[in-house]
Amino acid sequence: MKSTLSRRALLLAGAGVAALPRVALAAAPRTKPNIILIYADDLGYGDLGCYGATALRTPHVDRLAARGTRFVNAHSPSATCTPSRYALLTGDYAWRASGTQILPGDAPALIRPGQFTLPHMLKKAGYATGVVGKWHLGLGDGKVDWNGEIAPGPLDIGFDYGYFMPATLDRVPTVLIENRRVVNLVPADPIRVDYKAKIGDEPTGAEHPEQLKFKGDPEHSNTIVNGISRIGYMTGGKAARWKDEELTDQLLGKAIDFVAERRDKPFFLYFAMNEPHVPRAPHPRFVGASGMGPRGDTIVQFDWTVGALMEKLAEIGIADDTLVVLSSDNGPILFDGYDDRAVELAGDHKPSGPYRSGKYSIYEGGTRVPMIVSWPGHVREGHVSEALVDHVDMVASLAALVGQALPRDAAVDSFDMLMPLMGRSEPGRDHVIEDTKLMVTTGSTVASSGARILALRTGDWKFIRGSVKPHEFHGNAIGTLRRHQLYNLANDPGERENLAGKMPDLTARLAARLDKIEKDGRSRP
Ligand code: NG6
Ligand code: CA
Repeated sequence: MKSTLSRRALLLAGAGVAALPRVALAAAPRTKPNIILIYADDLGYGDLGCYGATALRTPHVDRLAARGTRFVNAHSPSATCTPSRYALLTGDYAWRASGTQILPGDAPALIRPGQFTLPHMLKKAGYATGVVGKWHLGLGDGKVDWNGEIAPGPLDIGFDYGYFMPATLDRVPTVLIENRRVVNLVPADPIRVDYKAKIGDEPTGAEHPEQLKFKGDPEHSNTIVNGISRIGYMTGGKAARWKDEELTDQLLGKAIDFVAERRDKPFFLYFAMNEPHVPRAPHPRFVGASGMGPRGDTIVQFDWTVGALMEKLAEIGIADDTLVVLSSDNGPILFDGYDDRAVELAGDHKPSGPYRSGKYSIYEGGTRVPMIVSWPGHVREGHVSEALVDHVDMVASLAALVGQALPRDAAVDSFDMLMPLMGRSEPGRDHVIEDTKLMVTTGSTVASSGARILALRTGDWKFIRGSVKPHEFHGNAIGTLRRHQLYNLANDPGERENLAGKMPDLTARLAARLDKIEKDGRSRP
């Protein structure tokens, strides 16, 4: 408690304050703010108005940015979901652990009970902790019985409350779990899931394309749920299946319940939203809202939902006591398995902004994501920060905020970026590691696991370590060559001119530095 207060005192009275007239001092600040982490799914650097999008309007998120600090050098820990979330919640880069690639919907729990986690740390600091939305970090011990108690899961790694989807919108089982049980499950209609072979006699997208709202590629052509064919096969649980069009409102409702019920003591809500991940099936009130088809419409839905949650905070009187962080688990992608016309309707919109490629890629578009932090009266308002930060820093930074010490062997890549996150210090980290790892699939069967590709960003330089074999995914060259690549992001943000051949010494130095960070098993001092 004492260290929290002194940290807060530092924030409020620190040297920076005088120089930052727009930061108002809160009258009687609560010792520990509520924390809401809004994590979008596949939202790109260029997908928000406040990051330069003109074809899409995102007034609610833009307002959040105007009330806080907007980061232009923030990174998700990886270019796909599971590893980013793993790093966000543990403070360890995912590439240090095995099994940290995109998981199927029936994968075992990746973060094990007893492992140090962000919610666990906040719980120790007196927070009520909850996750609402996308999990995608595995559940159970290997063979999940969807009809019984599902554990280990969020409740076993530090969350007091969970209302979540097991994996992704496009993976079975398409049901919601509240704490340890599937919501609305009728015992007479048990759920079974298989990722290898068809079970039951429900139609699949491959057999019955005429039943689909939009066609899927072969990987997305298994069991049809709600007119959308998914990855993987399921049977049963009919009453428990979500309706894609209603899902976001349902999750918002749970998020609101969570914060409203806990308004009198500090809470941490990890609100893991689905937009604009595939399949994109927004609520009818958003259909056509963007003029960009389903992908744009789900971004409008995301923006509206963020606005509704913020409005609720104001209504229940906790807006000034709540630190909100909004970001995305990886970069954007237009075509990701369903014929939803995202490519065709994007027009001039650039989902990655000025950066190259997007989701799955080791180029900047893969992990350079929008990130906004707001806490009225505390986080600098209307500020654009160039600080280099990574979601892996959330653990150490929030630990500093709430006065928790980190065990030496935990959160090994998490840096205390509290001051930069508050908009009060610019340099941030001196490096980040970017990461991608693909699960290469044929049909619905995992054929082989893709290579792990790492890059080191430091100063103006971006070094991509050459990897074993080149990769393509959905026809997107994700940027791996056998040979090393070196880019100067100051002159060449689009990573077009590989300088590795011209600058062999620097390339070798950065390669050695990356190897060392990997070998050391930690990067936090
Ligand atoms: C991929 C899926 C893709 C998406 C992704 C996970 C195929 C061909 N593609 O394997 O559609 O579900 O996994 O996205 O199966 S993420 O945002 O959760 O990482
Ligand atoms: Ca994602």
